[in-house]
Amino acid sequence: MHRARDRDRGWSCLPPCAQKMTRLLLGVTLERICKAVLLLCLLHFVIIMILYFDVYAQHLDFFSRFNARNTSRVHPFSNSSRPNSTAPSYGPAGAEPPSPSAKPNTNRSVTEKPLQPCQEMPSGLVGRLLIEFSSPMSMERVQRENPDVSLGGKYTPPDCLPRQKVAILIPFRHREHHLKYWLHYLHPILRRQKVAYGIYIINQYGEDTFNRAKLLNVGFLEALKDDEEYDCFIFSDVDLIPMDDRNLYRCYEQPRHFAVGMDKFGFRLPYAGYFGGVSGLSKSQFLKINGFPNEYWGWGGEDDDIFNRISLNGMKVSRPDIRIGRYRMIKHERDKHNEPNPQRFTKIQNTKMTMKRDGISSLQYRLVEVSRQPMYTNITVEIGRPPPRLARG
Ligand code: BGN
Repeated sequence: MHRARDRDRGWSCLPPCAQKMTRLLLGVTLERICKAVLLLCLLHFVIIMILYFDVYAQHLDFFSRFNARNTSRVHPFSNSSRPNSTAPSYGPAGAEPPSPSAKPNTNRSVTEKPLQPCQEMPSGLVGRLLIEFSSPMSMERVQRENPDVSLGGKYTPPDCLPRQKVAILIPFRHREHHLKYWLHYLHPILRRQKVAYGIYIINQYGEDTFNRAKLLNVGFLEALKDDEEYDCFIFSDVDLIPMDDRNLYRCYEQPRHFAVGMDKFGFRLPYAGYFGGVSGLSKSQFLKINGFPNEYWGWGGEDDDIFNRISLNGMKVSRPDIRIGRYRMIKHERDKHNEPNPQRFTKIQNTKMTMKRDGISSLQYRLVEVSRQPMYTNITVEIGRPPPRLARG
C-alpha cells in the first residue's frame, strides 16, 4: 500500500536503497564536518603564526636596542652643571662617561628607534611588597644587586625617556644600618618605576642638635649644583620603606605626601595635616614656599611648618590612596641630640610671619665633604647649632 503510494509520488527507492541514501547523507555531513575542522585548524595555525612573528619581531627589536645601548652606552646624568671655582669636587674628574640627559639623543644610530616617554604607570610594577629587616644586609650585597646604578647612586631608565629628574634627599646622621636597607629596597623599586634619579645623603657634621629641615635645604642646593636638570625633589627619612611600588616617587601638580600609612600609626594618617616621613616637591613648588625652615632644632614641628607653608601659598597636598601609600619603619631607639623641640608648638603658629625670612633664601652652611659612593652621594655639612635661649626675666 505504502510502496504503491511512494511509486505514485515518483520515489523509486525500496528499503535497501533508502538505507543507502541515509548512509550517503551521513557521509556527506561527515565530510563537511571534517572540512570545517580542517579549516578551523588552518585558521588557528595562521593566527598562531601571526602572533609568533609579532612576538619574534619584538624580540628582534629588543635585541637591536640592547646592542645599540651596549655599544653607545649613555650615562645617566650630566656633570656639565657642576659648580666651578669655589665649589667642591664631586669625585674623580673624568671618572664618569660623557653626559646624557633625559632628552632624546640625536647621535643614535639610524636603525635604533627613538625612545618613547616612560609610561605614566610603568608595566613592570609588582604592587604590594614584602618588607622585612631581619635578613642580614651589606653594602656589597646592595651593590651586587644593583649593577645598573652608577657612581653616586644615579640611574636613568635605558628603555624610555623619563619625564622628570628626581633628586632623593635623605637627612642623616649615624644611621648606616638603616641606609643599607633603604638602598636595598629603594633602588629596585625606583628602577621599576622608571625614575631618573640620584640619591643624596645629607649628613650632619658634628654632634650638635639635629636639624632635619635645614639639612634638606642644603640637599636641595647641593643636588642642583651636582646636576641643574633636577626638577623634582623627594625628601625621605632613612628608616621608611614603601610597601607598594605603585606609590610613584615623582612630583605631581601639587606638593606630594607619600608616607600616608605608616605601620607605627596603624597604617593610617595620624592627622589631616601630617606631612612627615616622605614628601616631594617640584623645584618651583619648593621655591614658591621659600624652601624649608632652618630654625627647627631637634625633633618635631618642621613638617607641620612645611605643611603650613604649602597651604599659605595657595597649594594643596596630594596623596596616594591609603592602600598604596603604606610604609614600614625600621625600629630604632630615639637618636641622641634629637630631643623633642620644646619651641615647636609656638613656632608652627608663626609660619606666616617667618616663612619669608627663614628658608632657602637665608640658608647658611659649610660644606665639609662631598663623596661619591657606588650607591649614593654623601654630602657632609656643618649647619651650626641652635641659638642660645634668651635668659628669662
Ligand atoms: C607631630 C609632630 C610632627 C611629627 C608627627 C608624627 C609637632 C608639632 C607640635 C604639634 N609635630 O605631632 O613633627 O612628624 O607628630 O610623629 O610636634
